[in-house]
Amino acid sequence: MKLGFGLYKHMLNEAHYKFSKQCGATHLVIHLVDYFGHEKNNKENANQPIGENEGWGKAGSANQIWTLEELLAIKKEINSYGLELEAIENFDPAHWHDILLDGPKKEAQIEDLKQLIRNVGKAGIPVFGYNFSLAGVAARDVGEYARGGAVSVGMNGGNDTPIPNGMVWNMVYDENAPEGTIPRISHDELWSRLQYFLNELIPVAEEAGVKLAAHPDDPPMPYVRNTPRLVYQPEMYQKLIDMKPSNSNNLEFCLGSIAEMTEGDVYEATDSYSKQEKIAYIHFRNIVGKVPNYKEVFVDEGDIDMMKILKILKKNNFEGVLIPDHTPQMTCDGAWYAGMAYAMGYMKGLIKMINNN
Ligand SMILES: [Mn+2]
Repeated sequence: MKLGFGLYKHMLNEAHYKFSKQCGATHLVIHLVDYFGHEKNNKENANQPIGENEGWGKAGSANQIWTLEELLAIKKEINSYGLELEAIENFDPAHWHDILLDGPKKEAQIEDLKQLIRNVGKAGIPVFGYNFSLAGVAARDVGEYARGGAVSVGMNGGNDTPIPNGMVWNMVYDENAPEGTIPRISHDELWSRLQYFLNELIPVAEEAGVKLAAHPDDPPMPYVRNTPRLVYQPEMYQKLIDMKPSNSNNLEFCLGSIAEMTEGDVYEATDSYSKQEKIAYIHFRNIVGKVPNYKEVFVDEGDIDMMKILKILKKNNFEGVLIPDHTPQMTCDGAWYAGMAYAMGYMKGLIKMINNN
């Protein structure tokens, strides 16, 4: 098993590569979507919800997918700090909103995603993580939820306000969209949109040598903001896998989201999907509670026995990357850094223990 960090777009620089290496990470998962306009505004505050009509801010440029040159340059820079680039996490809503919404640009956008996956393969990046969701990560709040009043994310009941036109995946892709909200659809309709996406993209991913990896719903509720969710119980992952059998059809396995689900068991799910060799990489984070009332907490204080998870992964010869995903923010000048360094130290300790036994 390998240890890594997930870095957001505004963190793709020398300071964060050095920080990652110094913590003992060997791999990185990177985000190229500029959530909250962090890069544009040079802001560091993460995890702050900014209103139900703005979500995580504006999506990127509709006309430009990430180029091979761009990807190669990022990978080369990361490698120069002694780190490997394991995965890109998330499509930009600007590049696939009509795939999610079954809109008129669906076919043009799927061709763009195919080219993107070819670029990712050519750049030698093995995994692309995605979250097939209309509401995206929404309907949560922020509070002093973790040990000692550390600020983290939680859910207290949810949010069923419909999503305005021009917004999907919790970002705004069209500020000039007509008034109104996106129509309510069924779970079956959402699955058929996923089927289209997998049918079109998986063969290209196979050829490109890229693993597509699906994140479960965060939060895992049947509906969020009046839209159905896809993988909100552990066995729904099996449906996604069976829908398009392929070495390129994989999971971005989020322990926190799975433990928040009302059915199933996080240990059984870890065993089942790692045994099937379907886990591309893992979001190694801990929580207390289940939807619609849970809190994200420090890696060592939640409902999940992280050591038990690692033993299951070792038994099934899991060799992928673990990243902390998000962590509570610690009360100090480097809130994000302290949380991440704490999680990484704990993870390194556990890995050493299981490798010695
Ligand atoms: Mn996650």
